Amino acid sequence: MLVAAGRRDEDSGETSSDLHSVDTMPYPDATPEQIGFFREHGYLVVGDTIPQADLDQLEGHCNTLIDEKERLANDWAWDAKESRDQRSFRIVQSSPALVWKDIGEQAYRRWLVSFASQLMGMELEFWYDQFLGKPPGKSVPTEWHQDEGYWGRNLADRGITGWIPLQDVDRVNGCMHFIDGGHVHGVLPHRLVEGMQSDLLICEVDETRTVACPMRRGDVAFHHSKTPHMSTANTGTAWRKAVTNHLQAVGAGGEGGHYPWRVKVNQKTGARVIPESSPLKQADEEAG
Ligand SMILES: O=C(O)CCC(=O)C(=O)O
Repeated sequence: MLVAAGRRDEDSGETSSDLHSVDTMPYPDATPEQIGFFREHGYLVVGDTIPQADLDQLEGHCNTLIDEKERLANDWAWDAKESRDQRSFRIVQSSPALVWKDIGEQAYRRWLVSFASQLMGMELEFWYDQFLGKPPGKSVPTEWHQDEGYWGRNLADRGITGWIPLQDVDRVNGCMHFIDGGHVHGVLPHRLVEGMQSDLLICEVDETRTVACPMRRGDVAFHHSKTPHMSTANTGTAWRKAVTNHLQAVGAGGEGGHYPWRVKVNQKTGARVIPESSPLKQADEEAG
């Protein structure tokens, strides 16, 4: 496994000299090298780009989501053995937009749109964000998946994600891992993760192409909507907090054309729903 450039992995001590993470000024434009790297590899880490004060503000709102998780969050790794009221929140999944009404006007959000548009070579718009918090002591990996595996064919090659860690991350506390160049090999078959009551998906990847991306607070990692990625469980002693930001081509219309493995779980009621555009739903309707 490779470790991302310029970042030491605290677990293994490995570093790599590949170009894909360059320390920059806050909120820069993408350089031709960064655009070239992203298009070839399907991911890019931009070093030292969000000012600490902006992250402090974002983190404050995310702490509210943790404090009020029973009301404001899902457990993305809801254990099938637990009732709804007993969810242990191994991955807290929510949205800072729920508790920060001016979030859309923040500098980091405007920058994500302009930088990601340069990487993808198309005009993008902000779609939605998620807070993903992994508690110390009881978290699990976010298994290998492609975002298009969740979103469906409607966003084929028209989506990108910007992942913002709110503390330094490495393999001990749950950094991102990408499959190098995996965005050009189509959408892999996914399935629901065994033992979960939530909608968490998993796919099989060629793990020899894995790049682990330890990052510092202030860095941002981008990945193409077809790039397979995962994050390790948090085996550290503090929360691993990250905000992941999903962007789409202007006017793309969000998710749709879902794959047959996609199920949505309403964690308020526990109901499991097959999306309208799933072939399973359509087959059901034809049969009945
Ligand atoms: O933060 C994580 O654990 C995973 C994030 C992720 O899968 C994503 O940003 O698409």
